[in-house]
Amino acid sequence: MKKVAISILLTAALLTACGKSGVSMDHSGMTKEASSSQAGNVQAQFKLSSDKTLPNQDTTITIKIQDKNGKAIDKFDTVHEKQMHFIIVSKDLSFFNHIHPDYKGNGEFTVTTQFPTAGEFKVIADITPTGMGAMNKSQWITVQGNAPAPKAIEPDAILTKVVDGKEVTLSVDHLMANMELNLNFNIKNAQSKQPITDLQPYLGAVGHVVILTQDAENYLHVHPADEKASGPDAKFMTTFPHSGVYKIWGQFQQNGKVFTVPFVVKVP
Ligand SMILES: [Cu+2]
Repeated sequence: MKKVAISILLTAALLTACGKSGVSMDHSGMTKEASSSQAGNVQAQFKLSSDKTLPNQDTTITIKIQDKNGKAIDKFDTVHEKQMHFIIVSKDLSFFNHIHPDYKGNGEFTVTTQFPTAGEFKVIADITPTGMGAMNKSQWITVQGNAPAPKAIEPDAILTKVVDGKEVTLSVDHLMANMELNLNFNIKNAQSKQPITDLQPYLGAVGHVVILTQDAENYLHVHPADEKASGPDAKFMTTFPHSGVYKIWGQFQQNGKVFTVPFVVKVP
């Protein structure tokens, strides 16, 4: 499986074998298929509750999943406890949200959310239509008004961040393109520096990691290496499809609260 997967990656195709790292190239019309995924046979329509989406107002997003001929696809595997994972990022990747639309049946999901500012946002639906493999579908959305100036996406000089009283250090075994690699998040109490060992399962695993290329065009699916871990280390596997700058969000749960830790890395 792994050899097949790597050769698929080298041809820049879609790789979504479940349980392994997956990389989706989601340029519309440009998506190539791997044998494990039929992403090219699936389309998604994103509809917003208003044609003038405004910041800080409830917006309902409806996502319709269909085959190439417009027929509803209605069966989805539950992956990490959900039938759809839905990621929203601002164009500069400074805003990140990970939510779970409700499945209404007949290929239709809905979710109500808010966008924090005006500007462009990318929404990404991560799904596994039954028998068709994991895939993601995305769309840019414009929120009306004066957009704030974009923030630069700079690679982090030091891969240690403090979030919600937790000190999280990311290490990567070899930061290289086109190779399966391990990401390790080490989590300590930021004050006492004691390792945190009571992480709770989040979406059925020790944590959830999302990675996007700097331009938000490529969404990498990432899998936990040891789902049952509870800290201080949380290990994941992925493959960066090419050199460049990537943003990584690790999400973990302790004491019933989810915390999200962002990192920016440059893959040579
Ligand atoms: Cu999710």
